[in-house]
Amino acid sequence: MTLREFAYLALGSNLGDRAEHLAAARAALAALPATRLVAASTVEETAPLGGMDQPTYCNQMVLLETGLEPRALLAACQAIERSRGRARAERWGARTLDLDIVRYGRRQIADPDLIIPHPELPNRDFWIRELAELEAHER
Ligand code: A4P
Ligand code: MG
Repeated sequence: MTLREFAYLALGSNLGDRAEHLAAARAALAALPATRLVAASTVEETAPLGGMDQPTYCNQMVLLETGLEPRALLAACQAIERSRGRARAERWGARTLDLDIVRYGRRQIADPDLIIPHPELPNRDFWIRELAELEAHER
């Protein structure tokens, strides 16, 4: 395992008890091996992006310090999504819980199944705001 790195994860929910899905995600992330939940941003209610008719989202970002490599972290995120009943229907469609890796240290990854930094970061005001809230906690 390499040195610990700071990772920013975006949490999103627009189905069911959204606050409960976010709380469960925070708890599950904090319980991952070799991982510390450093800080969590404000929860924001945001209008759905992507042009589909779907409910309003609750979005939040968390800062983790982790020894898990990006791919292991992605697998862990997907397991947490499944544990909240996430069914993969259409891309960008409604979901109980979505976990995206927005940034992982200074790493740049461009694989078919893992792109870091997340390509939507420049397009999402709420991610930019939430990330800015957390940056001071990186130490
Ligand atoms: N993947 C590639 N890079 C990453 C990464 N950095 N983090 C791959 C996480 N996953 C990454 O994701 C599809 C595939 O992306 C995964 O298999 C993974 O290998 P998914 O979660 O199955 O599908 P998705 O979430 O529908 O697609 P995607 O591309 O993650 O979409 P987004 O960006 O998550 O958009 N409106 C508001 N207001 N708030 C939202 O949070 N979210 C979406 C979904 C749409 N509209 C929204 C919001
Ligand atoms: Mg996603």
